[in-house]
Amino acid sequence: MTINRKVLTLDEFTIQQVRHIPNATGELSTLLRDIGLAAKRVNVEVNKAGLVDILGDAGSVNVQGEDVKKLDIFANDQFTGVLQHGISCAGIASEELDDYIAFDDSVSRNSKYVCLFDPLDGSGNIDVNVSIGTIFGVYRRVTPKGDMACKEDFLQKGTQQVAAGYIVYGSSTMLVYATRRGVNGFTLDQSIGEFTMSHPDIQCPSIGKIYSVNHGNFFQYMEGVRNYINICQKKDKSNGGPYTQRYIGSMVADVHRNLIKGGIFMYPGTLDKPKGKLRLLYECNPFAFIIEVAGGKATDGKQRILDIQPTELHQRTPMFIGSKQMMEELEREMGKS
Ligand code: AHM
Ligand code: MG
Repeated sequence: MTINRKVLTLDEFTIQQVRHIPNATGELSTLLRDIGLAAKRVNVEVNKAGLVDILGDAGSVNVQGEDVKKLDIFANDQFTGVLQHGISCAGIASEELDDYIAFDDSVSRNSKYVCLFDPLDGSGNIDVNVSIGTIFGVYRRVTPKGDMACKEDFLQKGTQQVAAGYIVYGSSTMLVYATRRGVNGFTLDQSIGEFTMSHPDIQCPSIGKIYSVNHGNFFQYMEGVRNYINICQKKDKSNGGPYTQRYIGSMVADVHRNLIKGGIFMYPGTLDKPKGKLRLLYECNPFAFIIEVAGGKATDGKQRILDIQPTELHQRTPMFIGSKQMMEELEREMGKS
């Protein structure tokens, strides 16, 4: 068998990146390797979810008052565990935990980064065999090394992310991550158990033909959003259409598809929930970072997602994200009302 040495694994790629950055310590590579390891473990469980007694509610509710599935807990434990036992992470915050965790050992107290994640997003889709995902954002801590991580390390603006990424457990399992140097995608090669470079230097097309939104909430959206949706539906060949509507209900899968093909994803505020559903710190900020590095845009309807100053770990925000030109058309419509 000939091994194609041009194809890099995730570990090889991140280590290669270190070689290009003067004074890099390799801590970020180590952290990404840890995340890749947890992702592989979660992937195994996701794939046998139909076979073992791991489906269904775990009998508790998370801090948002939603049912917690067993796989959410498993995934949360895996990501927390690898980061706690690694050497790069001083603490974590997760959708599944009420508060952040600062790791209290001498190595972690001297670690450079904190990591915020949603261990299993779209978990309502687990029972019906639809793609789900993990989302993560990595920040350089602002508190001094040697101390335990504090809340201010976690409440940083999205602009401060050093890296952000997601794993989609779909028809194949992919890990996509961004640093300021670019966005790269790795597909899990099950035969060797490694994430392998499959989508180098991802750029989001500046315009696409897909819009993704929960139409069931249409009459709950503000006027500008409703007008933009109407425009999407009326597109024809004369103005770049027709558009197609795709909404899986797993943000990771929806935004991943739109990142690759071009498109716009919206989770607006509603009359009942003006801040929408999605969480700023571990759902919106990582995707906003990724899309901007890939040439797209992400806003809350008024300002860049990445510019929002967080005040709470679990705060929600409306989210509009996607191809640059589609986002600009949305912004024009929203600016009118
Ligand atoms: P979760 O974090 O509880 O899984 O919820 C987040 C998910 C997103 O992945 C998805 O885009 C959204 O909820 C779908 O919500 P809705 O069913 O209201 O459209
Ligand atoms: Mg989620």
